[in-house]
Amino acid sequence: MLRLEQSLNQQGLATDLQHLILSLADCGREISALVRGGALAGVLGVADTENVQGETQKKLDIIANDLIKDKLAANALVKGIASEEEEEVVAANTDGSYLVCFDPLDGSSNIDINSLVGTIFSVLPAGEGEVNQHAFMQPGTAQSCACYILYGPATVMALTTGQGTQMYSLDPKTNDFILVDDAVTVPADTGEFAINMSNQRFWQPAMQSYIADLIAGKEGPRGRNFNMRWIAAMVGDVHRVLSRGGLFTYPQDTKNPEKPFKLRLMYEANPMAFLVEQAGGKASTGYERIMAIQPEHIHQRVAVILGSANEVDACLEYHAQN
Ligand code: FBP
Repeated sequence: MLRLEQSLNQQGLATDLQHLILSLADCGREISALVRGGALAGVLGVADTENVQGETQKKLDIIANDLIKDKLAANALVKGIASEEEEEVVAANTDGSYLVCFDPLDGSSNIDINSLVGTIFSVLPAGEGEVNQHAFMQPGTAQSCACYILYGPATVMALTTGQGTQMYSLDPKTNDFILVDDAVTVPADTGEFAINMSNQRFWQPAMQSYIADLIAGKEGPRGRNFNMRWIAAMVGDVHRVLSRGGLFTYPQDTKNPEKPFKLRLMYEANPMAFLVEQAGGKASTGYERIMAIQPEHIHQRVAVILGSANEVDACLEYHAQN
């Protein structure tokens, strides 16, 4: 049984990066305890504020955001922070060598129904100059590390530093993250997809035809049946993809013309793309590799199609034809 610290050491990672990852794991441990406490810990329910995206913030969103901000600001390795819940990037320690982007509680609408939520981190190298939005404008290929901590029946952490994807499980007895899979592998083929079907009429033609052909099943052009799953928390849906394969997508839609994309590049799409690619899967917008996108804004949103390599390719063919 390898503990997280032993496994990081065995991977031969730079000491600084090991320490930073341990801080991220600490945040996950504390948030996990709060999530487990639920109503008893007084953390459920809605706060009377909205985040920078105009979405109602749940109490736990705010608590998790503050907890991570405080912990990372106290870590000398962290030069700057960008959060889904903060309008501006936050400067931390002048001599720090990393920038950390995070979604403190992804899938927050699941909190009150006791369903899956998680925390997502993306770590970028900090350059020389001062910490401003420009410093964060690095493509996903520049990430030093990506991870999520999923608060489910078990608390698990998926991690990549570019040497494959590893999975850890939080031992409730010792509160240690224990390595449970040292080489997560996403099967190339799948019979499972995840999409919010209620947006069907708002999708672009390429996604309309792709999903219609999946649903047509054995009698349709794909010649086999597909199954659908939707957790409504990217962190849960991506965990299923890492665990047994599948295709997850949140495509462009016209539901709200001012917001054609839902998922955020810097703290959702990029870290998940890194984890999925390192496990042998693919991650695209339909037209380009997610990790190749040159970001223009810290809260930028993108279309996401990720998962089993052959199925992502099948979906991309529909995009190439439209
Ligand atoms: P929140 O973190 O604010 O909940 O939003 C992100 C997200 O939950 C994704 O994780 C998920 O894939 C998507 O929104 C679900 O959207 P929908 O409301 O369309 O089901």
